[in-house]
Amino acid sequence: MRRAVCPGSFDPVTNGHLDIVQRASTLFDEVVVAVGVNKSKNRLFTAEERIAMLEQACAPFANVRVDGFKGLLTTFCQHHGIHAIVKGLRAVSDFDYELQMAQMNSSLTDVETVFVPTSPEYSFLASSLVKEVATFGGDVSGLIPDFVNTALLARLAERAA
Ligand code: COD
Repeated sequence: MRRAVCPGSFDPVTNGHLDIVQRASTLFDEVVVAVGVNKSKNRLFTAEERIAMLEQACAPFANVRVDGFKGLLTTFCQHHGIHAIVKGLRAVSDFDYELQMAQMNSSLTDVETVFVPTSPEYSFLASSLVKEVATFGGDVSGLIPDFVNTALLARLAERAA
């Protein structure tokens, strides 16, 4: 079975992430969306919340499942029999960092990274920008699933209270 992982922070999941997951699901027999739960960064949503949002968003994709992972991505891949990491590329700035990670990951274990170019309509889209725009009252509907937008607005309102 050809199994791949789509890893990320997904804080929160965007339509750009989902576009990559959907396209990966046509290339591999099984795709695991792996939510990084390392505690190093400040997150708006907890790991459990991010996983639940991805489970809902990925429900239409029959061969996609969602999991969380701590520690190294390559360790997760080894434990789950995964030999391919799928990453979306938006711009040259993504490429510099992603190439470095791909080479490090392949030096750690037997895993290839497959780069999928972003769809043009999502090339500017990043979770961090979605959060910033929504924080200052901008409309991000259309960039994230509706139920994620609802959760985002509720979380920002809680934080502002
Ligand atoms: N269009 C296309 N692709 C997109 C878009 C978009 N609009 N937005 C995001 N993506 C893709 C990117 O390829 C990105 O890699 C992926 O989606 C996830 O994006 P984020 O922002 O949710 O997640 P990141 O980049 O913060 O996730 C980083 C990881 C968690 C994958 C990474 O830090 C990791 O592997 N951590 C585990 C520890 C580890 O193994 N470290 C050693 C690395 S060499």
